[in-house]
Amino acid sequence: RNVAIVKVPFGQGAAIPGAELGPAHLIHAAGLPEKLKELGIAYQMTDEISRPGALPPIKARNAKRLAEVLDVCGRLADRVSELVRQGAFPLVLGGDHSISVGTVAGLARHYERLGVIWFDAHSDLNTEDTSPSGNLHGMALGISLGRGVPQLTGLKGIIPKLAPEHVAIVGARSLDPGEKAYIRSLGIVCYTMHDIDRLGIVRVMENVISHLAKSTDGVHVSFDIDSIDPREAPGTGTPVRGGLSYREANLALELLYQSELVTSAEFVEVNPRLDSNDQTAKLAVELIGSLLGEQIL
Ligand code: DIR
Ligand code: MN
Ligand code: MN
Ligand code: MN
Repeated sequence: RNVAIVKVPFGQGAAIPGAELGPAHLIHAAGLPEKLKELGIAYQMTDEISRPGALPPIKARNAKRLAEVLDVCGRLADRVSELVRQGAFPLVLGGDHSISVGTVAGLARHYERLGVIWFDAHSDLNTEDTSPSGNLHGMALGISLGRGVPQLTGLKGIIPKLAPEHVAIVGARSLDPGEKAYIRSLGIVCYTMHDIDRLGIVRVMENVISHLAKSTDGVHVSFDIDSIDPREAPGTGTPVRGGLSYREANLALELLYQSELVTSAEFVEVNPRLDSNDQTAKLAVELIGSLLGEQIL
């Protein structure tokens, strides 16, 4: 399986700048290409999907930087779709989590019953009306489920991209009231940190895998690095304590590798400006290794 790396240096879907530096730091400071070589994984590096840095002041309050997010997500969707058509495994490097709208739009062209495993401290299920911040990275999963800003839910014409029964959230511990109500009303599978503490990450992942294996035709892993505890992953814009441990996260991804279900992945919200010694970028590269088959023995 040929891994195709898609660099998306875009951080305007989040409030705090810096996530746009993620791809360069994963590749150059944290050694992603060396990790893939070490694992014997064939890969291609594709052109980055970027935007000019200079920006007009933010006008909107409810969906900030909508035009910029739309532009990046439109181009990312086309890229991801083309890579799937070529038979590659898209590995998208963010960037903030708003870019997942583009990744998922590209995947939805190929997978009618796309599964998504959403590792995150948050659920990213806000709308313009429920969002406390107006930041689009906090609405990304809701948009792919067809709820929210019409220009984004309608991206590339397939609405919705995902069915709620094909989504599993893992690691949640900071949910806004509108998000809780939405999860409950749709019965979205959401393994919170409480569930992980009680059941253990192995049972949680076994449940997620058996839930998605039956009903999906492809599985995308959307990994927000803030799912990990801030002691391990301090370089991220919205850290929340009480997160996944280093081993829980790696083990979850090792189990996903063994499941042979995963057809694409993205790693988002690494913010090198908030990091020290690229600790968080290095962690992300280790996690990518676990997902792609790195084993201890
Ligand atoms: C919050 C924070 N729920 C919001 N969300 C974040 O602004 O919607 N998502 N940080 O990654
Ligand atoms: Mn997120
Ligand atoms: Mn998050
Ligand atoms: Mn985010």
